[in-house]
Amino acid sequence: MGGAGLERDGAVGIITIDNPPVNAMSPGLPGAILARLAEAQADDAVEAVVLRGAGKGALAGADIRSFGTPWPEGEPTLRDVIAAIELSAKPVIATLAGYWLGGGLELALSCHYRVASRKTQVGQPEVALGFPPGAGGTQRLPRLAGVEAALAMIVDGTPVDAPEAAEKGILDRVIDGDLLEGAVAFAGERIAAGPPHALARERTPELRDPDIFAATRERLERRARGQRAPLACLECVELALEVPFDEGIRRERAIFEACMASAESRALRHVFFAERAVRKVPGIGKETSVRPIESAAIVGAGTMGRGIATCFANAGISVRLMDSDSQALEHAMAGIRSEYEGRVKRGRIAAADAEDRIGLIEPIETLERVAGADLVIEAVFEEMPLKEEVFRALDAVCDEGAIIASNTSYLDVNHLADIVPRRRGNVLGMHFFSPAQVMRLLEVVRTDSATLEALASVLALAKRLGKLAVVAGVCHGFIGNRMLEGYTREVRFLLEEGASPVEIDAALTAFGMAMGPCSVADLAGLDVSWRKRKADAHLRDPAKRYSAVADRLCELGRFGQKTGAGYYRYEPGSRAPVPDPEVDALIAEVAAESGIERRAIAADEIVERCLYPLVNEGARILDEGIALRASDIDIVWINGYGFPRWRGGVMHWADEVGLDAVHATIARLDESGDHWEPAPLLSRLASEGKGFADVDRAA
Ligand code: T1G
Ligand code: NAD
Repeated sequence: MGGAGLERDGAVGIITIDNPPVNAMSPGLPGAILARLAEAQADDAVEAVVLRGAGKGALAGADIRSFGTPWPEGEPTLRDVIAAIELSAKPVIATLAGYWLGGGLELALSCHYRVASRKTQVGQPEVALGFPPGAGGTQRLPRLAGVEAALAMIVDGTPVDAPEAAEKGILDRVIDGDLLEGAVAFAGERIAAGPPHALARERTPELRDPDIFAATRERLERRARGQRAPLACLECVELALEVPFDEGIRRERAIFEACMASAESRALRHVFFAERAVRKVPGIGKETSVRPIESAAIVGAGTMGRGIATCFANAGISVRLMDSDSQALEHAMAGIRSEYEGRVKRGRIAAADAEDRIGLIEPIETLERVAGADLVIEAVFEEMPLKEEVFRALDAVCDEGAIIASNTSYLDVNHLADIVPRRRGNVLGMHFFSPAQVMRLLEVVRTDSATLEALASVLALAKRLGKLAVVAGVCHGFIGNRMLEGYTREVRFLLEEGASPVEIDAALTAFGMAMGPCSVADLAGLDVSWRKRKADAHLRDPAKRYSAVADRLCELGRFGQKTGAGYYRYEPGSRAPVPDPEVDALIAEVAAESGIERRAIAADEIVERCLYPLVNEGARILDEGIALRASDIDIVWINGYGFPRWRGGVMHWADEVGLDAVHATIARLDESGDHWEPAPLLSRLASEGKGFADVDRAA
């Protein structure tokens, strides 16, 4: 709960809000602040009050952990503190450092003045938690910053830094040097100047662009797909113009409360904590030693190798890039250069910085030249014998302590570790996603033999690379790709049964997926998975249903966008999918060959058929310990596969649907179809009336 202290410096009372680590407004804290405010009011020697956060000075807003449990009866709230400040005859000066976000900024907005250190960030990030600000932010911010600036901050949730906030009128002064001294000096000036000390609520919001609401609404609706919070934010800001201040505050609160109770907000709050839980790996702590990685090497300069090299260069780490095919290497270096040049042209990076980064990537032609690298990432073709050969060669040239990682998508990394028995402890998987320099997700595949030090070193490196690392155990496809197989399998079955590519993509994008699976396949290239299916054909159970739809498209040379045709057709130079009657005919033909009677399939059925295999496989992955927690699986699917964040990820979404309902559907599908045997963990949780979150809580 934390507390608040009051000190005095001349005529200035200093209230310090103390609730580590980020001074969030846990129950009890507003009451403590109110008490200190009352003391300051009662003290005749105090003529102004400075309000600040302890520690690094942040005020991160409401305590997100306390949401979902009712606020203790009779306990004062942040809004009570805000009301008391606005009634104060003595000016209150919010003194901001670090992050002042959400309720933290709202508290500051209610004060008479705001000063901040230069590095401070202020923002209303509530939309990212599925609700608009609920303590007056949508009414006060437009009155201080103008409607356009406030709308952008509240709808997008992106914080702004202190100089920008001062420019917008949110801050009265940016202080260089000692913040508290500067704040006390500012307070002295205000005391000397005397009243009036204006409040935000007394101002009129300024609107420059009368079309801003319509334009923003259109933009939000285009990308909303059932998401409510961004539009709720807009409605609240609109109220600042339409109704008197107090009514605006009341209506903001009602909208806030409705949003807070929504599945969308539960999901987004789940993701907030999931993103923080994922960094915690049992056995790894501050005491675990981490090897510095000053130089890296990448073997294989294809699509992935070149993207991974760019990641290192962007992080300022020098990297050697090797390919056995000199043309491939040249092509990779030219590609890297042209990508940086594109970014320079678009103003994303300065030309000199781009040159510096390109300079960090050294093309090398022989494997011997990887000697001396602290980390080597193998990214050659997805073929085990080839990877074995590369690992053997690396064994001969790498430094003793070098970490060797494979970027394999599916293959057995334990087996690769066995290829280099002396180095077993230093072998891991680093599964980047394509394009590697863009995608934030990284699956760190923990082999049975990897030491904690090697794992911790790779996790620390991932952070430097700006990646969101998820630890996965070794299995075919790890977390993400292993789950993906059931998803794409059902897509093909649904096509045979009567759904068109357009219908399937529409059902899943309406659900919130970033792209439909047929469009994704066309983008990624159908040939990649075709090659894999051919290679794995001998592993397939011939008694089980198999759809040849995708294979038949490939046999026609329809590899997706790169050949101008896949599940859809593409006009030259265009990425817009055009439905293709040829594909419809081919699917009908394949279905007829298999004796499948085609029917109309509703969007709900498409969603269940495609997404329940993810839940079922996710349950197995969790049960086997391949993922440390269900929420890690959510992180993988949100960041690697376009699962909607506002649905909380696959496993959280299944919990929301109810595992008993999910299980019942899977069990029913199991009666008539292959591949649907319910995962034991799913059956158990469903029968106990529990969810995957209960497994996480128990861990
Ligand atoms: N409540 C509870 N815990 C919080 C918290 C919060 N608001 N913010 C951070 N933490 C915990 C976090 O879980 C982690 O704990 C530790 O602090 C350090 O965080 C009325 C209703 C402030 C920019 O959305 O954006 O106000 O995992 O690892 O990278 O309208 O945390 O170590 O146990 O993220 O330095 C609005 C959310 C609330 C801000 C710091 N506020 N926080 O980042 O450290 S809603 C937010 C952040 C609200 C009002 C409404 C970031 C940060 P643990 P960290 P960081
Ligand atoms: P790619 O075909 O684009 O590139 C592979 C490169 O490896 C080629 O340039 C080839 O010349 C080179 N190579 C082959 N044998 C070599 C050897 N002995 N020494 C040095 N170089 C050699 O392949 P990719 O798509 O970049 O995939 C590489 C790895 O990354 C695979 O294991 C793949 O499964 C994995 N992966 C791919 C993706 C993706 O979306 N493409 C995503 C994640 C992981």
